[in-house]
Amino acid sequence: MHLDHSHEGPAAVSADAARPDGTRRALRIGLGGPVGSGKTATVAALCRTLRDQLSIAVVTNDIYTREDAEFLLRNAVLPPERIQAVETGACPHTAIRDDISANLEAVEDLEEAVGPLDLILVESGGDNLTATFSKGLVDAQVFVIDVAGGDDIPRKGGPGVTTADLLVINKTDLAPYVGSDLGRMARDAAEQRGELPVVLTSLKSADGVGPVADWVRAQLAAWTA
Ligand SMILES: Nc1nc2c(ncn2[C@@H]2O[C@H](COP(=O)(O)OP(=O)(O)O)[C@@H](O)[C@H]2O)c(=O)[nH]1
Ligand SMILES: [Mg+2]
Repeated sequence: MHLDHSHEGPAAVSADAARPDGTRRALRIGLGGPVGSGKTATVAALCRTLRDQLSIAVVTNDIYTREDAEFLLRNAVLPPERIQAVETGACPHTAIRDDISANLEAVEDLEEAVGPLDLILVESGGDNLTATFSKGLVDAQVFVIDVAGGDDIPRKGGPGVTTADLLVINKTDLAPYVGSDLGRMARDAAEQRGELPVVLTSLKSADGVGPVADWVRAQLAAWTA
């Protein structure tokens, strides 16, 4: 995503929305954010919540391993043929922003192998607050930060926090243990983001991913409208 990213929603991005045969391709949603904030846990929970209604596939990006893909496989959130790992071998943001070819190939392979798909989730390898996706790779993006990373993170800004289509502040269950002020995090995030949505989640509670799943459903409704 670039700083001039439009917030009209994925329906506004229609340049290559069709497959070569004219049918609509899957909506592609990127998940970025610092290492350990809960991106893989969010992807897993989204798959469990949405897989009965939607045809879903996942691309993971790890620097040197297939760790995230293997976690998703071990937990059987989707059949193995719906999960592809990209080993970035370098700064993870390079593979989702600068040279997106390996990721584009992965999403196109998935569409071909198991499509038609409704939704492809692309998880970034995750590094810092500056990692965002190219609009050539995803139609919308989610930035995941967490309460344990410090309650000043929303205030520090950066393109992920300020411009992602959805900001997720995860691990709210840990707030009492790390002394994070959730109200302050929500206020600071709103101040950075204007009208853009922010949700607070705890993936340790039942249907903790609910607000993110609702947002994904709304994006899909706009995409297929
Ligand atoms: N307490 C708590 N732990 C969480 C939550 N979400 C994820 N985790 C844990 O945080 C760790 C990192 O999560 P992961 O999804 O691998 O982070 P990623 O690096 O962003 O993909 C794992 O041990 C998860 O089980 C949450 O809402 N609450
Ligand atoms: Mg991960």
